[in-house]
Order: sequence, then C-alpha cells, then structure tokens
Amino acid sequence: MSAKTRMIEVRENVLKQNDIVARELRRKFHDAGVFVVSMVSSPGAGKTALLEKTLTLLRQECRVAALVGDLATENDAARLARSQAPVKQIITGTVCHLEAAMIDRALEGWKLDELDFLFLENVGNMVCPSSYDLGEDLRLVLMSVTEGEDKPLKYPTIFNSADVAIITKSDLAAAVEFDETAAKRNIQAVRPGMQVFMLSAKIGDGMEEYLNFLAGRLAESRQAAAV
Ligand SMILES: Nc1nc2c(ncn2[C@@H]2O[C@H](COP(=O)(O)OP(=O)(O)OP(=O)(O)O)[C@@H](O)[C@H]2O)c(=O)[nH]1
Ligand SMILES: [Mg+2]
Repeated sequence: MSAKTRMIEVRENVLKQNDIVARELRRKFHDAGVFVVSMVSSPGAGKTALLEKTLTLLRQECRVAALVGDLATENDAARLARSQAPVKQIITGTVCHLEAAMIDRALEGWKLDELDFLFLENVGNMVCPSSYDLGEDLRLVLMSVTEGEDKPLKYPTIFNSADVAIITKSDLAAAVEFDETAAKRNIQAVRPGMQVFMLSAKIGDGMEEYLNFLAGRLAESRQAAAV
C-alpha cells in the first residue's frame, strides 16, 4: 500500500467518523428545538464582527449562544462575550477547521433546549471547513468586498457546501471599487439560485433583512417540527 493510498484512507475514515457525530448532533439540536447557524469564510472576512452584532440584536428577542473556533487565542470569544450572550472558544491547535466532535465536547453542560439560536463560527479558512458537517441547519459563507469578486470561482467547494452567501463590509465597497454585479454573478455561476445578502456589520446596512431572514428560518423550522 502506498503512502498516498494510506493518507486517503485515513482521511475517508475521519470524514466518515465526523458524519456519524454530526448526524447525532443534528438529532440533538432538533430534539432541543435549537436552530443552528454556522459561519465559514477566509480569515478576517468579518465573521466575528457580524456575529457580535447578530448576538447583540437577536438577544433582545431570542435566546442565543455561540461557539467560536480558532487555532489559537480566545480573542474572538472575548469580543463575542461583549454581546452578553453565552460564548465559548474552541482552540483547535493545528487543525484548520471545526469538527462535529469538537462542537459536541464544547456543548457539554449547556442546556440546548433553553436556546433558540446557536451560532458556530468556524476557523477562518476557505478550504478545510467545507468537508466537515457540524450538524448545523444553515451554513453561511461570508466574503468581504475587500477580498475581490472572484472568491466563489476560486473556492467553489465552500460555496457549494454552504446554503447562503453574505457579502460583508459593504461600507468599504466604493473605496475598493467592488463590483457587486460581478460578485453576485460569480456566486450564481458556482451555486445557481444561492441566496445572497450584502451588509455591513460596522454601519448596519443590510442587517435588518438578514436578521429577518434568520428569524424566518427559525419560525419555519419550529413549524416543521410541530407538524
Ligand atoms: N469597515 C468594516 N470593517 C469590518 C466589518 N466587519 C469586520 N470588519 C473588520 O475586519 C477585520 C476582521 O474582522 P473579524 O470579524 O475579526 O473577521 P473574522 O472573519 O472573524 O476573522 P477570523 O476569525 O480571524 O477568521 C476587523 O478589523 C473588523 O473590524 C465591516 O462591516 N466593515
Ligand atoms: Mg473571527
């Protein structure tokens, strides 16, 4: 057996094991009635900034909490904790993505049935997180206006593994001559029909539409569970 074959086999086993844990997590989330939203993007696209705003605003009407993954530091958890929502940092060390087992461990002792929304911020990376199901109901892929319009074409897998795209930092769009039409065309090229929001966590543009969308998805999932 060549080293290459061995590596592929190990990778397949890790993914299979992750899928088993993710399926169990999804069942737990549904039994508890919590709607789980994950965020993926390149480093610095604005996940924590958007999540801090999301937690702060949703907290006025819903019960919210978040887990955030990074290779090192508790910086993001400290920022998110300013929202007053329960938050926990997952330090992944050398691992470039969150895995279902990390989520499961981090949730030990948390009462999921006392939550409406649980948010999962993945490690900033446009490649690795796409292969790992975390049991979430909704996966958001973020791209900021400062990254250029062609991210969907360069990283199609992460767009294909997500449900909704969010173009962030819209307040900087003019300064970097962001071509919104081209960016949206590129998203549709790799993922036809994908819903897209464009917003700024900094100045609040587009936030209301995005928050209404999240509230609508929670209501839909509650309705489906009640049938
Ligand atoms: N102008 C502007 N800056 C923003 C916005 N959102 C985030 N930023 C800035 O972009 C930088 C990165 O934002 P973060 O929220 O840390 O990005 P992230 O995706 O969580 O980064 P990682 O967790 O390291 O992957 C910070 O300096 C933020 O203040 C925005 O809407 N407008
Ligand atoms: Mg972050």
